[in-house]
Amino acid sequence: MDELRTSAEVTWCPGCGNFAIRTAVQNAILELEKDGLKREEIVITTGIGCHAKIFDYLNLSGIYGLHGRNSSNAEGIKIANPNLKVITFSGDGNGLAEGLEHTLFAAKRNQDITMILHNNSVYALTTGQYSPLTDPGWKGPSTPKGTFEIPFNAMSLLIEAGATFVARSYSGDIKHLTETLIKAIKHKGFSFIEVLQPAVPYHKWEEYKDNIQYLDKQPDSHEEAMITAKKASKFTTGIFYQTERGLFHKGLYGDFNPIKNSLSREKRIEKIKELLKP
Ligand SMILES: Cc1ncc(C[n+]2csc(CCOP(=O)(O)OP(=O)(O)O)c2C)c(N)n1
Ligand code: SF4
Ligand SMILES: [Mg+2]
Repeated sequence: MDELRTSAEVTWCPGCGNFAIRTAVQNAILELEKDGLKREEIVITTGIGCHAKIFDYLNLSGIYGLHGRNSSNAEGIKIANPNLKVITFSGDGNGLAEGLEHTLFAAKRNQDITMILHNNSVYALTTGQYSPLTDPGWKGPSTPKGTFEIPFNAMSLLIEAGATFVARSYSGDIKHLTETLIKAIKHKGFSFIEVLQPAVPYHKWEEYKDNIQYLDKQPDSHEEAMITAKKASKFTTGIFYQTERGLFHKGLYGDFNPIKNSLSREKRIEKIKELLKP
């Protein structure tokens, strides 16, 4: 068996777009390992949802956490040990509804982590409630007359929040997805990839296949990226924005690593006593 997979029974529906995301993640890790990434330095986190089951199917360390708290767990891990490569998996409901503030603040802080958002435009695990990325008019069990809210545009939202790598890819194009994941994981700073991921009880692959487009050119500036993200169709894939700016853990500690360079117990007590001196 592929050593990046576990022997856990896979309970995703046949035809689910999550299979391709798992394959692309594995491809990306195998490729990055050729460049020196060590598997024991990779940590993953998830929230709760169909997407989050990837935690059980990938043979990697991490935290299978609470719904919407995948980014905060990822941030905590990165701050505790900045040497780690932290990848966090989210659903459109998990990361843009209940976990929205955690997603936006991780981006604002430019935490050096990668967030993969499995966008199936629905709360799939809980059987079809509309999500922050559901199109107006979509009829589901909780919205039999159709939704009437305007969905978020995840690309412009994350660019505006401060993410320094923002891209969209598609689980029907494993090559594009793998390449995008490699770039995102290599990127220093908060990288966000929205992956269009059909959930077959709710959407047909044809809805995606027939509409996928690729960005002609990666925007050069923040302004151009925002205009492009706002104008593009929700099926446009590519890197919408990439830039460099200070990383959260560097601002916090410089090159210090609280785990690798931790003080002895005695030294810590000494320091606390100093701090508590009247
Ligand atoms: C704290 C908390 N709130 C809500 C839930 C219920 N819940 C579980 S999964 C889910 C929605 C999942 O949707 P999404 O994040 O889009 O993931 P998908 O199943 O579509 O992959 C909700 C609301 C929960 N388990 N825990
Ligand atoms: S309900 Fe949708 S997201 Fe969940 S396993 Fe089935 S196809 Fe995949
Ligand atoms: Mg979803």
